Amino acid sequence: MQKFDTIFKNGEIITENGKEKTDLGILNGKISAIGILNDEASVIEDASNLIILPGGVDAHVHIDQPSGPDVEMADNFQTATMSAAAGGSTTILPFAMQEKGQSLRKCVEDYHKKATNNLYIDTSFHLIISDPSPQVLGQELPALARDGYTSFKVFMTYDDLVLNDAELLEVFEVAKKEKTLVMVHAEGYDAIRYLTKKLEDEGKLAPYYHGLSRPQIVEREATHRAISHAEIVDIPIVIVHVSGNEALSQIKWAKNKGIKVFSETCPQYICLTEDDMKGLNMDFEGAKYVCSPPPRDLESQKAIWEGLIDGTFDIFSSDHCPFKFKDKKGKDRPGARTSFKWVPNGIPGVETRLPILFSEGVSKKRITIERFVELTSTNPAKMYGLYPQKGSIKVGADADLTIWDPNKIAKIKQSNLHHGSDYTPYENLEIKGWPIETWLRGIKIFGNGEFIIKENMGKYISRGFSSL
Ligand code: DUC
Ligand code: ZN
Ligand code: ZN
Repeated sequence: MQKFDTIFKNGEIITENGKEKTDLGILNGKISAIGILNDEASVIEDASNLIILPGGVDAHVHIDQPSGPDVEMADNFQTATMSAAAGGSTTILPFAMQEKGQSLRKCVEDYHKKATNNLYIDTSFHLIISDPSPQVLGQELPALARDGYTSFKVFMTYDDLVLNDAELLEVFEVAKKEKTLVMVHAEGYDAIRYLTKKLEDEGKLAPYYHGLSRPQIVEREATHRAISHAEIVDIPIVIVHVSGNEALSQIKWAKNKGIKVFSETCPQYICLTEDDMKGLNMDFEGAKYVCSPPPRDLESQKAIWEGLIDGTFDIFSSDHCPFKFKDKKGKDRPGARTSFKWVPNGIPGVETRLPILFSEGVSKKRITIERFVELTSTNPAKMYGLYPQKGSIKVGADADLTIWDPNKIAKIKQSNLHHGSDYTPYENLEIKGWPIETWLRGIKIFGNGEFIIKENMGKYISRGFSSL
């Protein structure tokens, strides 16, 4: 009997032990050997001059979430997972978002209906808790945690999602009991409302003012408050989408004190600035860059790089939250021009996350390739209970692989992307180093710009507990 279905010959393989130029064998969808292989296989791939990395794990993705009465997200599960695959990711973690008054179980069922038979890559849900009722906290959340929904997000802002401090503490208490991990969107609700009203009263309505309505101090204050509440309850939390030096200073402060806090940052905080929201002369083009927290300044970009380099950040996710620009349910829809506050907060990025960090980080020699793998695959898999099935090239793991050409130079172009948005905020950004093939459980699903597998072979993955 044949020992391998596929062998990659002579690739530069990044494992947890470092770099090695060698061969990799796959059998039945699993990595079955790493080392010189002279065996036969149905497929032998020459990987000379290429790098083999574990498939990307994108731990922060929004798909098909209700986003207000006249707004629609641009991706369904099919387009989002195709886009992720084309960008070198093999697992994503989108949210099942509870609406106020909704049963959490029902919410999870609804998202499964949306996802079933529509997944190009493996997928698992975080929950969003917007209504921590006694039923949710006492029964549904504990039961779902035991069923493999081992992480959930809470918001400190947004009318439809915000939890007050008492509710945050209650949710943290359940997380402690169930050993689940809470992701916190840290921006202060009341301060944002205060600043928004002030700006509107002054007639400052253009998309640029979105940034001024939620400045760094708003994020810094909420980050400190979330960390302090977590310290009181004695649980680790994840501060997601950290945008700049102010919030980062709180994370460093906590880590120095020995408080267990994890942190995530995203491509927009190393590639965009608040000036992008000015568009051309403060026009509505700026709406293309509106996300929350907003992009900051060059000093913040520098601080974010330091956090990526020195190990302060644990993971690098896309926070893919796609809207169309020119669409009656998108950013530039009737009504949105009356105030920045009606511009949906979010930008697409699931397909560009890995190329951007590879190019800006590895190719420009800011971070090592091992750190790249840690931030984009191994740590997200460990953090959210997917490891060692996902996140690493090791014998026994799923053969989820991304094959990189480190010398390929190309520009990001909307016309080449697979997401449902009609624009990318990174148009024309030059990238050195591209993920040219994506393999899911031993099958090449995407290669050289084309989908090889046209049916949806992604599976829903039930998760264990965090091991980070
Ligand atoms: N928070 C996110 O995590 N994504 C998009 C918008 C937001 O506020
Ligand atoms: Zn958020
Ligand atoms: Zn998000």
